[in-house]
Amino acid sequence: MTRSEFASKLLGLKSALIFCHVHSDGDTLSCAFALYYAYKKLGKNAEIVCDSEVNGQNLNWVPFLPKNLPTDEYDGCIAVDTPILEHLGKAGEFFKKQRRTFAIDHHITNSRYATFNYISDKPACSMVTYDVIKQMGVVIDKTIANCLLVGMLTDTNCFTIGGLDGEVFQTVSELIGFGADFSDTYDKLFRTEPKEKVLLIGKVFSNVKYFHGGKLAIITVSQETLRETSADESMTLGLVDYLTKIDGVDVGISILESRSKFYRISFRSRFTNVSEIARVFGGGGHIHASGAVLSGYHEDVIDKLVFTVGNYLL
Ligand SMILES: [Mn+2]
Repeated sequence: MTRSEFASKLLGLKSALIFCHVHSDGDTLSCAFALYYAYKKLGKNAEIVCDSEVNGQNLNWVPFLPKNLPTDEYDGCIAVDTPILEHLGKAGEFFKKQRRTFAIDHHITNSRYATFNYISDKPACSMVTYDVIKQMGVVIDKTIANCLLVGMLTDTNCFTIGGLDGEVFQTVSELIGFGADFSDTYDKLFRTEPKEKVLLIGKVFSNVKYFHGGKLAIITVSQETLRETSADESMTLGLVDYLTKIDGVDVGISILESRSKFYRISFRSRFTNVSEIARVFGGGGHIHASGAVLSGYHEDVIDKLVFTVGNYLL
């Protein structure tokens, strides 16, 4: 379906319910709020739903907290930045039952679970959302532009990931033209941390474990550490990125104990292809950033990870 066909279907909706993926990040929220304000500008009712906690780091830009589950009927449902229906959590059950569903996404692996899907391979979903909102004929204002900028900054790690082309910077330039405040948004996202997170960083990094002659570094965030520091899971986002900054480290792994004997594993690397390592554990992702889930005893999980990384280290 072309962008203009998709945009005219969105424009035809009398009201819109917008869905973020669980463990929401800057990009999914960015798209949701931009669309929300676009519908408000059109004089239409809109609502945002996210079936998980949305408080924590870097959310001081969020205008209001979305509802966890839908409470009302809307003319259409739109999922943003969500490659599979399961990532909507319990809200996915509601989404699935609706007549008119839409997905806006930048993951080319998107499973096309909605009735109408607009998927475009861009560094951030907020860039796809930007194209859609423009196509809807909505005049982008400062509020919408600021929202869209958030997703671009967060999904590109502040324009530092590899493979970015000129379009990204062209889009930022246009958003600034529409009134987006770059330095204020940057400040809110990257120069403001909650005290609990600083405490968490201190605890976690005082206990980095090194393997394979210092080429592999692993941190663990246990439920106990989260309790001790009053930090929440969202504050662990980005911790893994510090590991590959350590001199000599090629692969960095963070083990987040999501619940007892159940771990969300994040892989980062300078050189080694960690998407292959993640795939060994049923996960996936990109060459230098990937993830998987593992269960069992913490020591066994470490052993498995250390052994497997040893087979792939360059
Ligand atoms: Mn995204």
